[in-house]
Amino acid sequence: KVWKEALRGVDKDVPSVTKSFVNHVQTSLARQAYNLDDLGAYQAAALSVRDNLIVNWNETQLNYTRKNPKRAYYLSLEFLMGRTLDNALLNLGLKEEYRDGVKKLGFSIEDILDKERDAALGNGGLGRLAACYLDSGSSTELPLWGYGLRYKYGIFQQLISPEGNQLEAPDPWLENQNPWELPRLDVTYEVRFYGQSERLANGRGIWQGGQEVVAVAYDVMIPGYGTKTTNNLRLWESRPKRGFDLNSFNAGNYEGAVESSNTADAITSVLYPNDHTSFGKELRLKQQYFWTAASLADIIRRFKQQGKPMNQLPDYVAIQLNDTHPTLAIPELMRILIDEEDFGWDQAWSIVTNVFFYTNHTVLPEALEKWPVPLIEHVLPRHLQIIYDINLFFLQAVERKYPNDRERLARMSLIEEGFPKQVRMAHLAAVGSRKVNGVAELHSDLVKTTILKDFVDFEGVSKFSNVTNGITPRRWLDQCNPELSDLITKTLKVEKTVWLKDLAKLKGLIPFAEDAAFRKEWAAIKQRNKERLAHYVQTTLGLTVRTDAMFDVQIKRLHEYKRQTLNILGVIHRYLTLKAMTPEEKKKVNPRVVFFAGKAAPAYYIAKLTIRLIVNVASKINTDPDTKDYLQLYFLPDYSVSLAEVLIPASDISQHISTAGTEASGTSNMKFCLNGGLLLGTVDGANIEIAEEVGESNVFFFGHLTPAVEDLRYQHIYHPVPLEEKCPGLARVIEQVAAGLFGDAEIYEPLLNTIRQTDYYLLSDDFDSYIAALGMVDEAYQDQDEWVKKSIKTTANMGKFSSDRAILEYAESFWNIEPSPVEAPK
Ligand code: 26Y
Repeated sequence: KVWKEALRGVDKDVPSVTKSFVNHVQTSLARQAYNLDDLGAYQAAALSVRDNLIVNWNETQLNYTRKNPKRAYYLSLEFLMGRTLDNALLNLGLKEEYRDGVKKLGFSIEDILDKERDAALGNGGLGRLAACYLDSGSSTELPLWGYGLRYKYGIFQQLISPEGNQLEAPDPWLENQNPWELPRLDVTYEVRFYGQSERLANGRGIWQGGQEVVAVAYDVMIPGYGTKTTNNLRLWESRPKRGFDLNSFNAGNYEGAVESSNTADAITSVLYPNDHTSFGKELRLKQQYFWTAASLADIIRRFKQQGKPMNQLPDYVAIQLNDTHPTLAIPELMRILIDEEDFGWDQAWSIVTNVFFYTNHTVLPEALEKWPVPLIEHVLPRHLQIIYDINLFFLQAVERKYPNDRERLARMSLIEEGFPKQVRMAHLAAVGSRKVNGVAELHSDLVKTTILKDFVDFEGVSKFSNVTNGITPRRWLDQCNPELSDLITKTLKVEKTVWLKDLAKLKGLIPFAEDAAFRKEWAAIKQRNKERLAHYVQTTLGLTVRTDAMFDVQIKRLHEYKRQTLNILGVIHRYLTLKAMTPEEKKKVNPRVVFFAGKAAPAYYIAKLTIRLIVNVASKINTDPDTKDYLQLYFLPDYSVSLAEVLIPASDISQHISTAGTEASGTSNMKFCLNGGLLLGTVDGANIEIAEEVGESNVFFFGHLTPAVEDLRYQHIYHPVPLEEKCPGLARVIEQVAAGLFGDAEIYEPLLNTIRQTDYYLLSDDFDSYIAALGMVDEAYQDQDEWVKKSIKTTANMGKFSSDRAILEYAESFWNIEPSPVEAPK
């Protein structure tokens, strides 16, 4: 019934599809259908699918306007959407019709889908999570909008030089036009920077002068799976308010005249490519304010259209802050309420603290945002005053509860003393929000016991909670692994439209783990997915991957805490072991192919060295006749959502090996396990909850636990033990690298020194148990029957990790919003 409603008004037959396709070729593209390349066919298909999305989008917005439900807004500086066409076809239920339709016209749907460029407006996990949440919001019919920035350039394209250096090239993703966005040239707001702020006696402020730029809305339609609901992702583009400044021009200052136009455009020109290291750059601060100011203005305008007084804002609006990046929304809403809406401080603060919700995504100190006070004062003088006022009232309250506790006040202050003073955005976000959450059980506990401990003591623990991350099974199972999805549907005897929205249904697969015929089908699909990946590597890199081996995959941003270095040193260890084996011994070895992919922040020197080491180890071992039949290694350049969709279904084992307590959650771990890949990991983030669901016997855990980490680090500094003594296996591997076995001996010294010296991420503590765990993986893989059983049971028990579950937790326990299905007009 739901699907019938979802398809109302959609022409779900092949003739309509071809008609609309040809129509777009001739009119929108002004081309001829008989003389069209795949790119043109992609554009025509996209435009024709888009027609359906627009109809649904319009009905959805009309439905909200009529019913006026409380709405939630997801503010994120990153939305890592990937490709849209395939997902839109799936969610609209039009995949088969388009497959047949374009075939009739002489095209292959796969080739067409492959022409789309990824929308890569994000760095990694945080941005992809936002994309999964939008999919789930629409699929569960929640009134949920996203707000972000329309970067002209997304995450850089990664090139790998022959020596193994990462080179960055721009990502001009909008070059071929983007059929998935609707420019809203009429939806604009002016945003001010710099200038002067004057405080009046009544507490209000007047902020004027400075620079004004214009925010223009671009809307991206977010279809739900099998629902009419098509929510909106609104992305802002910055434009100069005036093309050029006439005064400067008349004064003969040509450069000054065009400058204002340059700086306005600059705000949304590029996504900052660093995650986990905050640099305090002025342009980044301007991005954050530009986006939060435009989004709040838009939210408030929509609220006001209902004719309700502003004090009812929290009854109609919930705003989720995706990390601290949008925290300026808190002082901005205070500014609007006090300076423009005439509220007194207390009433304004009570509105603010009932509207915002803050998700923390990391406890790593270098990733916690701090903004220099002088910079905020310069760019946002009125906001600095408000932040100081918030701090004053907050610290007064702390002082009342804990009299004469100066140290506590210093720890909790929104302002960190120093030169310069800095605003601690996590403190501001925590103080200004109704709820604070982490993204997996362990991480949420760490938030409560480390970075925000004082705040838990002061405000009570009920404000702090957990929402374990999730992933959308539509993209991360049905789309990326269609054969497995079909097998599941056939086996469960439940329509996929049902189990893809109720992922706990996968439990029905458990008994089939004992069914030999089913296992055979399951394994054959994995095999074909490996071949698909091998084909990708062959056609893009010209390299031949053997597909009769175990596929071992680690794909994520390069970071010391994620320990790609541990993995590559483990590969070298395996290589040295193989070199020392007799041919007889080698015959017992199961071949392994190790894949890496991931980008390093352009200024992250150690991470780039790790890539270089991986690439050079690969060229050595892939050509060594003694070992190449047993061990192959690939670094696949330019990791992206689309590449993940090929890699994940092909993996037998994937690695999630962060130092315990450092990976807040991880979400690719969920994607691999959902696709029947087993997990090799540390007892960290969501790995723990995955093990709880699928059973510890089906995952490979190793390494020290979180409570031990602090003490181990202390030992490294105060009681260092020479590496040769502490971990001879690791010492031997490092020696070989240092001796130049993979070339460039001196070049790797800084990387090796991170381990030889403080070894902050505990490689020397975990190396032996890591190697032992890899051995257990080998052993388990020898028994293919048992392995496939583990694989099936893993998939079967992953229901918890659907982002539908996660988004409904946010909706129910935080936002207090409900599904608002689109109804047929009477
Ligand atoms: C402040 C700025 C430099 C910054 C920019 C991006 C800081 C952090 C980030 C991105 C963080 C991120 O991606 N965090 C990841 O979020 C995922 C979704 O919750 C988690 O699964 C993952 O463990 C966490 O590292």
